[in-house]
Amino acid sequence: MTRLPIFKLVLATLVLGALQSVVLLQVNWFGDAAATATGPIDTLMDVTIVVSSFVFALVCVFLGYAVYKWRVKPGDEGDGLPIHGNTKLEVWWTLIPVLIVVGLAGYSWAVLVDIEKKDADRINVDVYSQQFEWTFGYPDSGGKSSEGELHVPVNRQIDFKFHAQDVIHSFWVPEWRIKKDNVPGITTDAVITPDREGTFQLICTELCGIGHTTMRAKVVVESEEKYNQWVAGLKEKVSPFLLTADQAFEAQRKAEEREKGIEGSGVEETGSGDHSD
Ligand SMILES: [Cu+2]
Repeated sequence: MTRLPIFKLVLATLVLGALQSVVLLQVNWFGDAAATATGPIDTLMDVTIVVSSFVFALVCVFLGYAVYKWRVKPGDEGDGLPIHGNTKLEVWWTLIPVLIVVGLAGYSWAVLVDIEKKDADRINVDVYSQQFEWTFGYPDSGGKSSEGELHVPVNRQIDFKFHAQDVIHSFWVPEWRIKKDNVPGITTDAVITPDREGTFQLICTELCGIGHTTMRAKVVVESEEKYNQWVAGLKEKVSPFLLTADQAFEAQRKAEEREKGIEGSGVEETGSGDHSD
């Protein structure tokens, strides 16, 4: 059996892996950043790119070497060698990928736990998605609502609750990185702390029908003062048609309490039914 030129192959792998990492890390994959979670998320992406680059280089180098070294020579009509596997090699090529995958999964988990920590003074915002528009509810400000335009204060954690009305939609503001599916029948959530003022675009990122590509909304991140003024100026309340069963029940309960003059005596005051943790 031919001995492999291990040193040269490993060196080629390291050089190719390093080159590929350098090239790929130059690309600004996600664009501008405007939320606190973007740092840990982008670093996670960079680490994944580097690890993947070396794995890809390893496969390319060894595959390329094998294809070249043991290619069919002109006139060679014979069968290849009768090879019956190699237990030691198989153990290694199973063990190493398992370690890499478990390592990256553990790292991702740690990042997720970190970016999903909830602040005590967070602001609640309800997001109602339907073909093909977005409506937003501000339960902390008397259940006001806005259509097609979301406002949030800068440097405050927003606790988004997503309510899909018809099919699955997905909430994505690229500058905030975090993406969350809106699923009919259940309430999903995400906490996001925008850390830069400006106007951004909310994009539906789950193919939801013929008008999917137009399902966007304007997102305005502004000072808390401006935000409070804007919400106070809203006229509309969240339409009862948009409320989930839990929210509708909660609204009904509150209305009845108000009628009987026993407001606030029931379940804890949470703004709307879905906001109790
Ligand atoms: Cu969509």
